[in-house]
Amino acid sequence: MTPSRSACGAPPQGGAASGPAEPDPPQPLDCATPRDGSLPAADALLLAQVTTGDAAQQRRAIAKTITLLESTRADHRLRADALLNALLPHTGRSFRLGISGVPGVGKSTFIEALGLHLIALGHRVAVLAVDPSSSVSGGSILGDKTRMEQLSVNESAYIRPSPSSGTLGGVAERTREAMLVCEAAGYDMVIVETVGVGQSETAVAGMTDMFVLMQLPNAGDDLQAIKKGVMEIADLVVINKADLDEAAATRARAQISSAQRLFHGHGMAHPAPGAPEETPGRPKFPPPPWGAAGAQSRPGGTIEQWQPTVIQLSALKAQGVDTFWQTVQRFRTLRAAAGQIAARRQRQDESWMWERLDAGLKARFRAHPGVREQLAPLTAAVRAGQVAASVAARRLLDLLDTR
Ligand SMILES: Nc1nc2c(ncn2[C@@H]2O[C@H](COP(=O)(O)OP(=O)(O)O)[C@@H](O)[C@H]2O)c(=O)[nH]1
Ligand SMILES: [Mg+2]
Repeated sequence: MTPSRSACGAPPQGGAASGPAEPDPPQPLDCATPRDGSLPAADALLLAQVTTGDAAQQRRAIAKTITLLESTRADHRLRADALLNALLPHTGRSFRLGISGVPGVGKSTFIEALGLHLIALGHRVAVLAVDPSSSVSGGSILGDKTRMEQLSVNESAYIRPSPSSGTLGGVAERTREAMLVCEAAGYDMVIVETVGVGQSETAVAGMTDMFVLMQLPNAGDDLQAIKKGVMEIADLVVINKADLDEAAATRARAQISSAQRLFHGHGMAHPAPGAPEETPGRPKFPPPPWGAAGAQSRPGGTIEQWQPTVIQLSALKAQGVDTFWQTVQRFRTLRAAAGQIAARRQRQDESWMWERLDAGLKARFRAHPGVREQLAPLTAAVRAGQVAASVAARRLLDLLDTR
């Protein structure tokens, strides 16, 4: 165990001290977190194998741990929670990169090229996916390991398809937990892939340090087609398939760059992805990373800060992958120096806790016997105009106080 942890085992996420002031000073709490010692023997072994096992042991232990974390059985969940907390001190040392884009844009091809590039530089790469479509259709549009033929057999890579059932919140949460397992196993680069369906992009931006949006070369011709919200949360836009039409890619790059300046150019205080804006009683979060708080002082008083950027490349020909990686490193250096990576993770952790609380409360509400009895008739009465919606809601909520 790392001594600098709080009693709850929260990771210190190095560098927070130099970041912008946090709304809530951390309160060390004694929340009786199960420690390694209190894990059942089988899970203590799993923990040891994940963190220090040889390659083959580690791979098996990661898969077993993730399976345990994904189980819905109550006894498994108890074990999984204890294991997750025991893993926590070993997490947080990777860089978390989110990559999104429509099917066919070239995500898998790019992740294969990038992954191999990073492994050649000595990194270990985990690839996870958030695919909300798989829970609806039963088929996955992301989980195509076949497109990552070389990466999927590489010793230094771990690839896991999207959890295939549950709500987006549940799928995202399990991916988030799988990410922690991979980090504990020493993967220092975690790539989370998603597709532009529903809120999955927001969910992935809310669990990563940097969010990348992939576009096709003709994207600039129809900026309307690009969801504004996604463009706003993208730290980097990549125009792929530049080999097909170099001129179109360059045009798209210019158009998206100017659109980005419009989105970001007014110094507006966007909360970072995942910030729980609506949590009552909390002060506003610091300005966005690309706002003034993203500033890094340089000698001579000039200021350098990350500006959302557009680059073009060809994943198929592995052209521009090194430029991409340099851009990511520049982002990481600027953000880390200003303490913003740690700050973003803290906001994300808090936001996820609230997201899970909301989901859990709703589930408990629906499971309450009184609510189960009265929900349908009260809903019907609201629809018929016999009871005001707010009155029905209050009555249903009051049922929670009864047994
Ligand atoms: N010409 C060209 N084709 C590409 C490029 N990147 C991917 N592709 C092709 O586009 C198709 C979809 O790629 P894929 O990686 O599966 O896209 P994904 O659905 O976003 O994961 C495949 O046939 C790839 O070979 C590229 O840079 N240039
Ligand atoms: Mg794919």
